Amino acid sequence: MSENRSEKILLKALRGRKAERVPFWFMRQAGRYLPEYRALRIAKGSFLNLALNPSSAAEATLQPIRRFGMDGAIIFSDILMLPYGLGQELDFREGEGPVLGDLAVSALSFDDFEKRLEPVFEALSKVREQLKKENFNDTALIGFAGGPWTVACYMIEGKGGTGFPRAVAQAQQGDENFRALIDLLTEATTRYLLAQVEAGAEALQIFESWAGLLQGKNFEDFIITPTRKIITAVKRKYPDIPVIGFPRGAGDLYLYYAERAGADVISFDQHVEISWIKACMPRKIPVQGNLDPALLKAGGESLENAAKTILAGFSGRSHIFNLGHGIDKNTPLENMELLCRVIRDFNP
Ligand code: 1CP
Repeated sequence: MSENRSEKILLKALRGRKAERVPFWFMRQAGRYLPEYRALRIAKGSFLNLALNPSSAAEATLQPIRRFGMDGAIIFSDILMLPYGLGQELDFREGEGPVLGDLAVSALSFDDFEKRLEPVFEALSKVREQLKKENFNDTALIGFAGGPWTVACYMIEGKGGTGFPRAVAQAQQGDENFRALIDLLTEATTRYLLAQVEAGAEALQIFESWAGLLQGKNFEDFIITPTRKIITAVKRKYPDIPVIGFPRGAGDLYLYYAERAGADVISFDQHVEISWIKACMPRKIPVQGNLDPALLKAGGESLENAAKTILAGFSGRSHIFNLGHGIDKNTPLENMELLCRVIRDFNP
């Protein structure tokens, strides 16, 4: 199938058009469960060296595609590249996760933004070229960014975690500095995503991994409004680029997000029931998700049954198979093979 003659299966489903089968890709499909990734990571010394080297980042992006032939290749990078582009210090420490320098919102700057992020854009172009060269003509390239709220969590806290108490307190107080940070991240994310499309991304995902920490007016002001601004700006320039929104942990607010944030496709975490999605989500909205990564790690019959339940549950509407969150680093390769086979063999 030539790239020009026919629309890629993932893009069809993301646009709500009928696809030949259920397309699939997985969050964190490039990463430590792959022996070839671990080797590349050791060779490069650090996560940042790997992610900021265009050839290596392209290689990491392609590794899972060569093994499993996913319908989407997500660019190997990180949501924290954005603060890095704005000049905040960033390091990834072994066994500790990301560590960011002290945050001074007034010191963040766009002066070197595109230059600092150039390796990401170069990696995207390389992946597009390489997909063609290796005859993955039906695999679409996905660019991404974190949602402003989620990125702000890391910038304020200075490290990873789960509760982000300082960021939550600032949001609840409606702190001036915090509002300025969200505004700045909204602009930066817009520029970042537009540049990714210019470099070759064919679809985009916005990871709002910590959406579950906000409710009510804070959910509106710091998640819905910024996301809508970003997507509106992206669509003004690239109306045909599908945007996937992933407000992880949003619970019942998933519906509000779907109606208001402007995303074309909604990605669900594993805590949302399929029956709720079917009952509440307008049928015209394509859905992505939502297998529990723990079931993928466990494998066997429970994996097969859970995957089939999701496939059958979403049949009759546009569905992109994915997980509810990223692949666990201890996931056996044979479980990946099993899951890919079950998805490919499914006949709606
Ligand atoms: O040592 C290593 O190899 C580093 C592990 C790693 C990897 C493989 C990190 C550090 N980032 C990544 C890649 C990554 N991150 C991708 C690549 C594409 C793919 O999916 O294959 C993507 C999309 C992300 C996005 C990302 N980074 C998110 C959003 C999705 C999610 O997981 O909720 C978040 C929250 C991050 C922050 C981050 N980066 C890395 C870690 C360990 C973390 C989590 C830190 C924490 O909160 O504790």
